[in-house]
Amino acid sequence: MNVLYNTINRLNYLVNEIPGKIKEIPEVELTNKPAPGKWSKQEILGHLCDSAINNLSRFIRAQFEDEPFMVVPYGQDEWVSLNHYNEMKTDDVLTYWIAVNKQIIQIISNIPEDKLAVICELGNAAFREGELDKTLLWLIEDYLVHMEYHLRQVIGEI
Ligand code: NI
Repeated sequence: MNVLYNTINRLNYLVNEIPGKIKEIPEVELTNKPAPGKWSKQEILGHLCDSAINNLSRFIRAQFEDEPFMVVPYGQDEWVSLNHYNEMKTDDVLTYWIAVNKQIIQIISNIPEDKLAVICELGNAAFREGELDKTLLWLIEDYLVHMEYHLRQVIGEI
C-alpha cells in the first residue's frame, strides 16, 4: 500500500466535502476582515490556494532537482493581497482551490517511494529548530496538516 494512502484519501475527502460547507457561509461573513491586516475567511481560503500552488511546485521540483531540495518560503501576506481574493466570487476561489488540489493528488499519487525519501531543507531557521532534516514525504504530510489547521479557522470542526 502506498505510504501516502491515508493522506491522499483525506485530501480527496476534503476536496469533495469542504466546498459545500463553505458555500453555506454568508458572503458578508466570508469577506469580513476581523482587523486591518488580518485575513478574512475568504482570504484564508485564498492562502490555501497559494499554499497549494507553491507546494505543487515543490512536490514536482523535489523529485528532480538537486538534493537536498531547498524549500524556499513564499511571502504569504503578499500572495494573499496581490491575488485580491477578497474581491473575488467565493465560487471562483473554491474552483481554483479544488483544481490545484486535484492536481496535487494526481502528482503525489504517482511519486515513487525513493523520491519520497528526498531530503528537503526548510528555509525558515526558526521552524527548523531542534528538528532533523525533513523528507518529501514529511513535506506532503505537513501540507495536509497546514490545510486542516486553516480549514478549521474557516468552518470550525472538519
Ligand atoms: Ni498558513
